[in-house]
Amino acid sequence: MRDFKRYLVTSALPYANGPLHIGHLAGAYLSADVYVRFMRLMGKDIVYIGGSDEHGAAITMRALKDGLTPQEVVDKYHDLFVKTFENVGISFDIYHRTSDPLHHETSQDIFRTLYKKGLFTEEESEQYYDPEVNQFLADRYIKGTCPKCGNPDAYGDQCENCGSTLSPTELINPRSVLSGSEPILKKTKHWFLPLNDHETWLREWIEEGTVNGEFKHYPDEWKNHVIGQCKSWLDGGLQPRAMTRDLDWGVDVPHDVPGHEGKKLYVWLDAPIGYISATRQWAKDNGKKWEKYWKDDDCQLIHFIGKDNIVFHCLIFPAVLKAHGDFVLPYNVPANQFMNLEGAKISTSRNWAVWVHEYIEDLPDKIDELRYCMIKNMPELKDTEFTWKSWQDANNNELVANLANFINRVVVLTNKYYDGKVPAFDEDASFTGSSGDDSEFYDSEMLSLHDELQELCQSIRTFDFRSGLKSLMDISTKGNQLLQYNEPWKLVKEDPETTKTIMNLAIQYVYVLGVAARPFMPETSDKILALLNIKPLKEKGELLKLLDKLCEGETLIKAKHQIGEPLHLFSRIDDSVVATQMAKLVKEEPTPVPAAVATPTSKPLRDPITYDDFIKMDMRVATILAAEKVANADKLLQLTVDLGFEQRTVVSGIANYYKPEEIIGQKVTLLANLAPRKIKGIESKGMILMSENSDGVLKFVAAPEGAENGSQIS
Ligand code: B3M
Ligand code: ZN
Repeated sequence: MRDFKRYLVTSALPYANGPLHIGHLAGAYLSADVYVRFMRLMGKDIVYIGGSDEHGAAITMRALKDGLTPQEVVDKYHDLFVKTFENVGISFDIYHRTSDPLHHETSQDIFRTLYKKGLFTEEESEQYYDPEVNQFLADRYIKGTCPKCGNPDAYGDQCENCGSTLSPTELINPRSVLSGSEPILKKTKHWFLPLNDHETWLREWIEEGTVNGEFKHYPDEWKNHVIGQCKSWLDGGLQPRAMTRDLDWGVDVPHDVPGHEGKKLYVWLDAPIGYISATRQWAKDNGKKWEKYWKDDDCQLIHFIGKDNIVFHCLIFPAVLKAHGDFVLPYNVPANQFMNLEGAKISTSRNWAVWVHEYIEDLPDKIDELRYCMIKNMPELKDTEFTWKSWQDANNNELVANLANFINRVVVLTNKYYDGKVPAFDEDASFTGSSGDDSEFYDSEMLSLHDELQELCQSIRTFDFRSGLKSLMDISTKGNQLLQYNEPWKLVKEDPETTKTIMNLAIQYVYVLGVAARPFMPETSDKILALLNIKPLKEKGELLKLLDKLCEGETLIKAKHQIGEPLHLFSRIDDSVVATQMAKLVKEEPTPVPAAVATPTSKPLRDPITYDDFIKMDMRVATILAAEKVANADKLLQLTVDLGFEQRTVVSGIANYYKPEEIIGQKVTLLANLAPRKIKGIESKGMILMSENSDGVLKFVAAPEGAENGSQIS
């Protein structure tokens, strides 16, 4: 971790084409918000940028469906986003929008610079065109059958069923979404960014963290899955990518560029530039210089995104920034994975989602409860799941039983014994410490509080927000233990002096919790501090000050300070609340079925094959004898399998689902006559059959009980 003079944090700009669900929050917003609030508390110069992504087919498709103009669509959702983010406490320094003229100007400037530097290639290509409505068709305007899985409703850029990235010409039986007719291929000219020319430096930058040998970041601070995705794109070879489109909604190609007529910037070119436009607007509004954040090497740029946006933020946008020159590159892109909901993937089209604005409407006084539960389950390294039951449990068993319980006891006892005045401590008094050790003293307890707080800070700095939140609760647990071991309610009679020291210490704990809760649960922080009769934090270096004081052995809340009256921080959530929310999910989902039984994402059948096709496959029972991870490949395991008549090596993409040590001796089924293939330099002979759950988890197809190695399956 290096300290920088300035920090610029961005959250992905959500498409203004539908409301936000909890998956959005878990992906790019809560994580960034925790980080930014923390950095402000540490006194850093940090700017947090957000905004709505208002261009692209995502918007025009929605307009078409809803009978609105694109402008009406983006206005509607932009307004909703502003309110929603505010209500869940996402503390942007500016929330901008890409339809703003300043953004059009900024992205046109960048396009023009690249154009003038000769960094685009102009290429004529054939693209689908709808002759009935006289319009070129954006990828999303073409539907057809997926060549990979047979889904009849795959889009021109992606199949939502199997997740494959597609190009429109790969679709079988393509049709226009606008008229239903078969599109024709027509020539059109576009400007391309030759990403292939950027491959070498991008690889150095991603893998070594340097550009031409100059330090940019520490690659081992990046998440493995982010680097892994980038490497697999780089390994596959980068292709030139069109930076313009034939559309009538978006940022115009600058009018001084010959041939601009009817062309707009590709939305994935203009959207990340939205971060720059927003910074410009913020700087204007606050009398600052935006260049200090984008063009000065002493600024750390961090993009918070979901995993589906990795390639754009780690390869394409950096290529644009570098091609342009002057700009800093992202220092880290701590992308999150996905959050699933009640056993299935969140799906907007199937309405399988918890909509954030509805949550706010239904449970307006439970915002921090949502933040807590989402951060606790944040999909930092792998996909996770939100369930209403886990939300209830987190509230009842942790927020109520631990945090609120501790703080409430301290406030009640202080009011009862000392009329709400913080008692003085005696540094020579010894008592049972918060970890259960006898003969602890005030100073040693304060030092251990300092260490725990440092741990919390370190977790947040390294984007491990789940551990940070756990540290917060550990501090609360320690506070509870301090009370539990010493029982001040009994001790007050026998040894009132020592009781004072313990209660003084407990009040210091409450203050630390009030400050440390701020990044995760800002309202709760205000409430805790109000209980201590202390003003809400301004997020201006308060945590740094607190750490310094603890380091110096200074008390945080001085003796005689008058605290406030008791008040409930959290209350229990009844089963009926959970039932209401579950019913809502079920009512609005026409075929709501638990993932285990049914198939919210079950795949359509592939095209039929003949018996002759089938009989060509030779499937055998085999036993795994050895398994190890394949170097530089997160997903792969190298297996040695016994077929009875021979042993062989198979490389299998199962490392996310099985640990090597747990599958030794496992009987599996093997497609044994698949032509050998080299995978990561290892010759793999055959393929192990797997079945995929609706949540994407792979499991071995079990071999029949008692089957011998080598026996044929037919
Ligand atoms: N709007 C995609 C998305 O919402 C896109 C992100 C833009 S970030 C510059 O997932
Ligand atoms: Zn597919």
